[in-house]
Amino acid sequence: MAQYAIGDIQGCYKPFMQLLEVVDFNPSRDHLYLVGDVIARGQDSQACLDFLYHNQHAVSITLGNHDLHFLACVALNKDPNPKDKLENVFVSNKLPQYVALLRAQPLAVFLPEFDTFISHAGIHPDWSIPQAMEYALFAQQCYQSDEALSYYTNMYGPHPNQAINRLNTQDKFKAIVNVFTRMRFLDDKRQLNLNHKGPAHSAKVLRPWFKHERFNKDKTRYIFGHWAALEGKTNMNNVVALDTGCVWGGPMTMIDLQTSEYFSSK
Ligand SMILES: [Mn+2]
Repeated sequence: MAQYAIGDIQGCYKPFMQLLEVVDFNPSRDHLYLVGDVIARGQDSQACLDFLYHNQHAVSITLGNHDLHFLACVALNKDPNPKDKLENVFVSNKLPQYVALLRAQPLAVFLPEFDTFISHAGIHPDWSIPQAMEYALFAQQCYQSDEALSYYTNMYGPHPNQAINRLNTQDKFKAIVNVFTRMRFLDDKRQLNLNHKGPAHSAKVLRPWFKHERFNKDKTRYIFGHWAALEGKTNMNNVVALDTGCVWGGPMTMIDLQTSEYFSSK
């Protein structure tokens, strides 16, 4: 059994299939961890969703901002952004199964056998692994609850600048979603800055979340996507950036969790 993590697929079905061919992926034997943003922006989101639906026993997805936005649009009866090229998904009679597939997924995964934490955007430097898993589960229970609609409505924008356990339920959900799906830079008060998207050294007072002391000492491996401008580089052995911008013309990147061997499409 081999286990792999793959960066943001974003509806890029062909490179995704190419990667699976390179390692001779076998869904009856192997497992895929997708770091989220499996749909939107690329040409073939529906083909990706069909593949993931039919192979869901062999796939775990840590949801990204695009995946959650899709769930929110369906729940709130909003049209998709034309940039996301999701029109065919929204009119498909398989829409309920796509929603069920994504809604069943977590925001974070921890694999003790590989001492590896996976989420779409990363982990807040002040959150331990057990805390992060507790927060991810809290948020998952929100979007899986009958009140999901109210959480989706309040999901967008910055959260209040307060300790997470002092926030009300709605804002706690927003804070957790922001960290796991939208975070890139933190300011000097370790608050998220959700506006800056450039390369790691492009901001003066802001630091990438993984450039905090905790990650230098930490033996745990952190795998994330979301930040194409990093071009797969963090300059840290234990922090693995897998979004190499496939949807923007770059390769799609995969790592074998056992051997740490990398594979690229194209
Ligand atoms: Mn993203």
